[in-house]
Amino acid sequence: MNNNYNYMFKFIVVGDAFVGKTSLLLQFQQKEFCEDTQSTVSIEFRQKTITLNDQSIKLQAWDPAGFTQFLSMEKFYYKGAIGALLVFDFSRRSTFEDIKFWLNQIKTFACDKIELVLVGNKSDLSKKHVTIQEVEEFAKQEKLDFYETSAKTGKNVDIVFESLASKILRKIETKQINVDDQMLGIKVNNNYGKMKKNNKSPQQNITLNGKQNDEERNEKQRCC
Ligand SMILES: Nc1nc2c(ncn2[C@@H]2O[C@H](COP(=O)(O)OP(=O)(O)O)[C@@H](O)[C@H]2O)c(=O)[nH]1
Ligand SMILES: [Mg+2]
Repeated sequence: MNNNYNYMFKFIVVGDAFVGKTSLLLQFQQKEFCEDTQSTVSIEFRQKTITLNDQSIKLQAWDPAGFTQFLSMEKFYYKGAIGALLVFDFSRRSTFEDIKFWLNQIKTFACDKIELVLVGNKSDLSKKHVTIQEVEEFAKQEKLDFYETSAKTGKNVDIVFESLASKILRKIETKQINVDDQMLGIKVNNNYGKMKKNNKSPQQNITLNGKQNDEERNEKQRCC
């Protein structure tokens, strides 16, 4: 098991089916895009270690099925997540309207410390049925950060994950989040600093600047 991290954060990705949740995770973790991803039939997760403020942070992002028949698993899914991506698809208006539903799910089932980011995906498509102006108004109203992404071109994908992780790290460092609370979706690896000191060639084990190591890359098979 790869323990080369100072912190592990559990993220969840929510939004209607086919908005690009799996594709965003695939682009983030493996820099890949598939035109015909099979719809996710059960929850799975993808992991990647990034470096922020000299801290090695393992992001474990859970990818749900967007179908209602799996909503019975919602408590399990939302439990213990410290970050969430709320994803809609710019080319399908109903997916933006449904963000209110997903926000409500988070308010009902997730912990109150959860950090959220609103993600408008498929920005590469020319036919948009949601305007930036209305999204920005909604984001302001709900106090959400908003990013326009494309899982296809990779636009803003890393930034979404990194900004969410960075907000959480800042809250840990300023003691607004108590990492000892085991329900928060944060794991602290106190041995990592010691391990680095004792290891003569630590670079072999450390993931730098968002590049994942082989173990993480191999955790999921390639999609295409
Ligand atoms: N053009 C474009 N297509 C995308 C993008 N993200 C996902 N897709 C496509 O949208 C479909 C659904 O994506 P998927 O990741 O499976 O959605 P999920 O159900 O939310 O996990 C697939 O055919 C993807 O190839 C994007 O940013 N741009
Ligand atoms: Mg999926």
